[in-house]
Amino acid sequence: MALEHLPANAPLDAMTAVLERDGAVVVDDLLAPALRDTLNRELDEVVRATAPGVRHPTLPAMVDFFGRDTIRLDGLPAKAASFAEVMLLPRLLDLADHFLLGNCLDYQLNTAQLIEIGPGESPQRLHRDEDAWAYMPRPGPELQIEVMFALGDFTAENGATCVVPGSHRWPRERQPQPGEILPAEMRAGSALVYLGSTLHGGGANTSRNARRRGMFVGYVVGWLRQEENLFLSVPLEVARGLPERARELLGYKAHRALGVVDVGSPMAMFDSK
Ligand SMILES: O=C(O)CCC(=O)C(=O)O
Ligand SMILES: [Fe+2]
Repeated sequence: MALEHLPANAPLDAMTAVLERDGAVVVDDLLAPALRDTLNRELDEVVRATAPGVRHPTLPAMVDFFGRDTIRLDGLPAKAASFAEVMLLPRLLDLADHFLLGNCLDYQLNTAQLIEIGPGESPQRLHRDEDAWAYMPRPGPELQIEVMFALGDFTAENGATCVVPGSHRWPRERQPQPGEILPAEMRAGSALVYLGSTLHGGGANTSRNARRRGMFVGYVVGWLRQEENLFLSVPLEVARGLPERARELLGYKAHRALGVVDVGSPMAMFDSK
């Protein structure tokens, strides 16, 4: 089994077919070089100012899970002006429509993170992202779709995400054999797209001095709690300046009776000055 690559202009059906079969696909050159460069420029300063490691772990296990030599920043809509363009990339929204709209009225942004794995980092435990909602009986409806963008080249040596193709259909107790775990090697601008049920984890960075810069963007059904508290990490005044669809995806769109303000749509908050 190999990790399949498709070009960014491949038909949507081709991408959904590989995702349904393998639980993962690499989309080559999904980010235009100019957008990739702008993101890197916008993020360089904040990355330089951030120490590796998790600052306020919610559980002791998160210290290793998030990595001791890994710089992780969330709330990217407030940290990089060009991030709104990423979260609204038509192909990402088409994929989220395909996998999630059968299970919700609308979905929301779940994660908007930069993950820069530094030299010496050990491999992240293989996991399924949907286990964030551990009380949910599984298997069940698709809850999320995830995208790991390479903002620089991803290599097996610098910590490319490791993926287990096909594992989205495995019984939970099945453990992968070493040959079933594949590094998502890809050039800067490409993206690994995977389902919440697919086993994966950040790779070890065995290089001497290469930093693996990834950007982790995910969407989740609108009736689950988002992993990131985007209401706090993206101040209301920043959200006000974003496109309407971006504000909806941040969580300002109610899902029926969920997430209301004044027992109505939080989007109304943007009408008042
Ligand atoms: O950094 C990576 O390649 C993967 C990170 C990841 O899977 C996670 O934090 O859930
Ligand atoms: Fe993950």
